[in-house]
Amino acid sequence: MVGTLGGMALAAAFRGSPALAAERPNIVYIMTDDHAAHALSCYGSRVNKTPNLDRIAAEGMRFEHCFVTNSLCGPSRATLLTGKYSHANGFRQNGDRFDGTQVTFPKLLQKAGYQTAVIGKWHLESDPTGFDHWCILPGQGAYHDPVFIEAGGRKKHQGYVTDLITDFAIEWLRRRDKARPFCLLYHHKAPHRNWQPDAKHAKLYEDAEIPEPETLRDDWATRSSAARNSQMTVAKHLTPGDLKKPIPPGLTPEQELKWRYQRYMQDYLRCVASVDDNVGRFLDFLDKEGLAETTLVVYTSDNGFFLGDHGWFDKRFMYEESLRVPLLVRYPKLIKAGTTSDRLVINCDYAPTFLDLAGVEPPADLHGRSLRPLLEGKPPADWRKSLYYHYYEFPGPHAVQRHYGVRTATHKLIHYYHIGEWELFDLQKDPRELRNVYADPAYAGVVAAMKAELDRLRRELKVPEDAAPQPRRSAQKGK
Ligand SMILES: [Ca+2]
Repeated sequence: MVGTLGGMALAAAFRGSPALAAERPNIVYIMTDDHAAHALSCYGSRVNKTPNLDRIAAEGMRFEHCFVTNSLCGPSRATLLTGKYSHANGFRQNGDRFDGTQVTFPKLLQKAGYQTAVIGKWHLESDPTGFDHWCILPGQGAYHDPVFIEAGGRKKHQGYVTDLITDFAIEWLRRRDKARPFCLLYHHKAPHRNWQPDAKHAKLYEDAEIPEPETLRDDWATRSSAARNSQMTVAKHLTPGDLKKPIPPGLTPEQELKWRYQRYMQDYLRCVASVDDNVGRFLDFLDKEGLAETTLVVYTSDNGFFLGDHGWFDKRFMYEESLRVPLLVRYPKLIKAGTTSDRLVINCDYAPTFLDLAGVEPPADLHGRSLRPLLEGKPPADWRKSLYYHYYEFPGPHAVQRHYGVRTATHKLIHYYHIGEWELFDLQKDPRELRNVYADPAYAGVVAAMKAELDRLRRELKVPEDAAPQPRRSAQKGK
């Protein structure tokens, strides 16, 4: 009882005292949609430059090995909010409806005296809960003159979506209560398909030849039938709406592949360039407001993306380009500028990190772990050595079979459990994941060890058996 009263008094003190509030960080979580790590120059991109995003890395920490636990828009967002895997938060695939009555980190921060907002892409079907203010795109939203939904209703706005989301984020910060800390989820739609650039970047890369990835002509030999039967190739599955220009007549198949790749990447990277400009504008605003020192700034994406890698666009697979996301974190009070971490980090870790830094005890049932010791440059000896992944959306767009798997620092085991196929990759010898060595007798010991680790993780996370694919619930139109 005394503890409870003490806690209440403390919460009241936090709410009322600017001095105490100043000790807790403001939180800005910037998430883009489908921005692959290999399309940021601070991650060694061969295809573009992102000077403003690189600034976050230069002034903070860059994570080399940050992964999502289900590489898809909606599920990744549900995991961000809950700190839990899809099977535990109930949002397994796009078209599911997020149960907004469950515990989320914004709700806990709100209770602890934070002012909270989410602005931009939401994609969870139900209305946001736990936010003092929300202004979201319906579903995927539009690139040009988009409609936004707020608690008060829907309104169409003139302009380009990446500019508008940034304008709204800055506006909300201008109106904030300066006596209390804030948590802002600033979520871009870009660079999601179908990659519509703004006028400012419309001619970027027009005369450039964007370097092709080594695996653009992958034939998926040795990989599972799941890889061969998926439908996300640059060569065949980009639609006229994606390409936006007629295919020049008379091209050989090889010439057409080259043309399609350039066309895809030009528009993708133009959308990324606008994100980079706008994040720069946002960082400048934090500087001008004197918030740079007291605000934790996170930049990441909801999933990775194939940029022609393995011949594909899109995500979903547990392969590196889709599994891995950029993670840049700046908070000068805690993080030494220009540092990196090579530890295995997952998107379940965000919620416990934000709660930890805000001085709020994280619920015991979260699947992630606070990144604070990594940010401080003191990784604990018992930091995770493996991570679990689970993708559910089959049948569904791009026809990627359901699969789960485990990744360690050196190997990856994937089980396509409804078709009974396995893949094992030796990430040290084969970082591009071109040789499935599951059936190679030399790897029998690794297979056994990885299967044991996979079983251990599934038990620990209480992952239920996924009996049979259910027909995909159609996404609500217009919301
Ligand atoms: Ca996405």
